[in-house]
Amino acid sequence: MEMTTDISRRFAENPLLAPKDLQPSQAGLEIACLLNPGVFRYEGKTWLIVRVAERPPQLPGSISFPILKANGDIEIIDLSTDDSDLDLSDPRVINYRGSDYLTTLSHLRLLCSDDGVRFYEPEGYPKLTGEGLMESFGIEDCRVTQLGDRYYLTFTSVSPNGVGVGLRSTTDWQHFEQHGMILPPHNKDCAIFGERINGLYYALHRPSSVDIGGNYIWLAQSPDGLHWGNHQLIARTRKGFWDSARVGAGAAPIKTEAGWLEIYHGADTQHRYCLGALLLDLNDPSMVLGRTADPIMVPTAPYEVSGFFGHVVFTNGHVVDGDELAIYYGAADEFVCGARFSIQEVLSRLT
Ligand code: MAN
Repeated sequence: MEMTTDISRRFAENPLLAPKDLQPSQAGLEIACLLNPGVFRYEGKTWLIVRVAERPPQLPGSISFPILKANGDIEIIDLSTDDSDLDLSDPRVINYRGSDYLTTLSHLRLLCSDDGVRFYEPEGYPKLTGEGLMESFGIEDCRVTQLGDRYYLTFTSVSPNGVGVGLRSTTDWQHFEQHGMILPPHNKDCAIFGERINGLYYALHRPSSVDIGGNYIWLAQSPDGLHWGNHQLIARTRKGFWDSARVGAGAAPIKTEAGWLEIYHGADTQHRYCLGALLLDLNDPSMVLGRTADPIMVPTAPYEVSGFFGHVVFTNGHVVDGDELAIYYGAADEFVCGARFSIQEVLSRLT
């Protein structure tokens, strides 16, 4: 039934990028997943800032994964899979003696393209890696927003201390300013709006509440783009729907005549990730004007259904050209893909 609600037109070239297409960041590691790219335009090209998730080759009888030490070096942790204190039920996370670890360590890498389809790694641009005690398990899922000539990068900072939102900014993609953690754990899926509204900066974000509450999309305001407050809840999960377990913002919302159009992801209790849309008032984005009842994109292609973590389509970057929205998305937590939507058609699905 839901398949017919999928209004995306997937790129014929999908998957655009697979782990084998890039070189690992250092000897002893291999790339397990390429996923969830932020997207921006710079110097006439389309750029992806892609999440590269790495780990050592896995040997039978043990599980090994990298973490970052305080000096930036990588340490490999090895655990025997016979250990009854080890929980490996989720391919993405490990629980060992009450502590959580990630099975892979992610950094962010820049790729660019003239046609938006064939991407290559240009020379002379740094990799972005975790820095300091709040990023020892890596940085992930970067959203990029351009305000004036400065690009703002919001991403997930992971460490044993929790999962929060980090911010760095740049004007030239060579030098980066560190702004630290702007939203403390547990929080991720943060996207800053591409323009100020009545003098204030706005961002969507996704705190998670362990007891009362849930995994909902919130809106925050800021006088300077660095300090965020006046948090307001704008979208909850919906029981019995495709987005019943968690929802989170994609990239910065798209400005349309009808309002701010946000493509978001929703997961159900089976961890199937689909995409939907929200419409927010242009002048007061805390007012939700519409939401799609059905998903606008459902994992159905082979590269979306099976991979590192199957049944996932997840976007946090796009390019808009008139009515055409080209999203870039992570498929099955392993591949980078593209799909196009008509913005008018997405708007027509809102209820
Ligand atoms: C979830 C998944 C993982 C991710 C962690 C930390 O478990 O999205 O891919 O690494 O959260 O953000």
